[in-house]
Amino acid sequence: MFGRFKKKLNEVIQKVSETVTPTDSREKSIEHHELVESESIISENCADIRYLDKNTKDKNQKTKKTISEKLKSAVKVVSEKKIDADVLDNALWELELVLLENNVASEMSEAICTEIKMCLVGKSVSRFEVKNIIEETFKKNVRESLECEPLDIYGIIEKNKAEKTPTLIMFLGFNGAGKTTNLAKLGYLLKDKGYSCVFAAGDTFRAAAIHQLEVHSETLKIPMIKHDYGSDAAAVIFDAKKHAKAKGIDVILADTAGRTHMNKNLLEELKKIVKVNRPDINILVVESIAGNDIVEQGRVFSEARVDGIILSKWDVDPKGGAALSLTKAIDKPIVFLGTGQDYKDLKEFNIEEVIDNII
Ligand SMILES: Nc1nc2c(ncn2[C@@H]2O[C@H](COP(=O)(O)OP(=O)(O)OP(=O)(O)O)[C@@H](O)[C@H]2O)c(=O)[nH]1
Ligand SMILES: [Mg+2]
Repeated sequence: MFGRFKKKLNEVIQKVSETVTPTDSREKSIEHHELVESESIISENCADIRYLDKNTKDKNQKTKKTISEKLKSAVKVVSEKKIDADVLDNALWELELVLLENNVASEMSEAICTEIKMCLVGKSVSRFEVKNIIEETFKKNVRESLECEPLDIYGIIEKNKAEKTPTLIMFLGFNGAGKTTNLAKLGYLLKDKGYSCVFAAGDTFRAAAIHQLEVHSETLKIPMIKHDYGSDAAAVIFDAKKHAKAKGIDVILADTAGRTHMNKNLLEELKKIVKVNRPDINILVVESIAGNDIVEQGRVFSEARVDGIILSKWDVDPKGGAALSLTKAIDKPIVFLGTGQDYKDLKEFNIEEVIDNII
């Protein structure tokens, strides 16, 4: 994940830093921070030579002075150069392109570049500092776009358990996004944590969908409530709720049929399912490889209510930028990443880990 994005981003940041702080031959091989470090090393070493004869000592002091002065003048040349607005503008255009190519939303790319400009134009900073400012601005924007009110799934389950009520978690999403697979993964995870679960085969739209969930039910030894193909999805989930309540089961994981932007009827049906069954948690599953379309999907499904997001197929998306915009667009947190097709491939989402993976 982020493999290609990370590589391109680091290359372009390096390029921008070099372009806006051009160097002459004297400065080329040495950066501001390296100069400061070198100077202190020379000082320390020269001060330590106490056992030399007077001539060597004098020579040594003279060499120290010459090197120090040369270093100081080099630092001065570097720090007196001010960053030119046009040069920076052109260089940042390349950064913006890399962000856009990797599906970072245009508003976010623009915000990052504008902020970098505000920090750098007319300033005298070293190449090292330029790189640092660009990286920190990027990280800050990504962090802000991913932060929102968290969804405490375990807290909700525990609270309901204390009231002897099962928790209904319903999976929504576009066709083929990974709803059924990630529902099964969450069942595996919850069972592993000691919660009892039941599946509800709420995708009655396709006969194969009921069978697909049945296979997971048998493999994971999680019971499943199903009706016939073509029956009312809201009624299946309602039955699963009744079953869970009667049997003291902690969590109902309800599958639903995939929907498209076009299919107004299916969206209306989804709203009905939500109205009838009042799920505790609606999880929207979106595939990260869908690019910027996931923001639109997020908006469509928000009509039926979304509480949290699972980003599936994280393992096969080398870009990943679109993921950075979805939370901001619908103000709902990403709770898990789908990282493969096995039951164990569901990873809790961690903002700092994601940032560390990009830059
Ligand atoms: N690599 C990878 N594949 C995944 C992941 N999640 C799901 N898949 C695969 O994506 C395909 C579709 O997954 P499903 O779970 O059937 O998707 P769905 O949303 O239930 O599909 P519909 O019910 O047809 O709308 C399957 O081949 C899954 O194995 C993931 O995180 N990583
Ligand atoms: Mg499905």
